[in-house]
Amino acid sequence: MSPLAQTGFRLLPAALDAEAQIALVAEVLARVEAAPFYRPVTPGGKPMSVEMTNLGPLGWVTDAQGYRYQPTHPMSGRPWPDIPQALLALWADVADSAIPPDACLVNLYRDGARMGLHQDKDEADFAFPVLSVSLGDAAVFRVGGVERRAPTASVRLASGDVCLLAGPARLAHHGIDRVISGSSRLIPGGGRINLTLRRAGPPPA
Ligand code: MD3
Ligand code: FE
Repeated sequence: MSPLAQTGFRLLPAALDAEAQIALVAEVLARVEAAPFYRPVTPGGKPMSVEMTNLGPLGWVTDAQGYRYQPTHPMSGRPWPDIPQALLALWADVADSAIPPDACLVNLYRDGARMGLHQDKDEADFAFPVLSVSLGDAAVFRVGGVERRAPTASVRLASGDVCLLAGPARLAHHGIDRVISGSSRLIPGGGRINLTLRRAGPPPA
């Protein structure tokens, strides 16, 4: 069975129109001024090819200490900027959750950047979905199963596509094989930005 037949994987092609994409990139890049992209290092000591920053109360980071969520930018020590309202509205709408996301990881893929097959397991409660928004150059996304050796399928993610990972698909292995350089002019300087909205901490009491 193709991993795309897995319950919980929902691709919403062109969920954001061109105008919404332009507005969202502007809102994200304005916040990036205060929380610049940086190149994280894996616990094994390798710099990632993807540049990252975060928005919201918690941000995902990796360094020699390991993977975790923390409330501050690792370089500046300052709190992450807030999550744009349009993204909170998208989460309420698509993730169908009354509880807001508390983390938005911002991945920047410049030329040649990729992301190896992995699971997202650093969040407190996997019952919450992950919502991904693709902006800029298209990417070849690979999704497999909960087991690493399970078969995988390739999906092209284009600018404006939204992807919801819930239920069994929430713990599926996934990665970005490559970005199709020059396929969009949305991102200043070129490349691709992926936003992932998450509930990293436990639900509010
Ligand atoms: C499937 N990001 O940030 S987004 C990540 O395009 C990440 O930057 C990729 O993997 C990117 O962790 C893929 C689509 C996505 C996000 C989270 C998932 C797919 C997922 C969580 C579980 C299963
Ligand atoms: Fe991931």
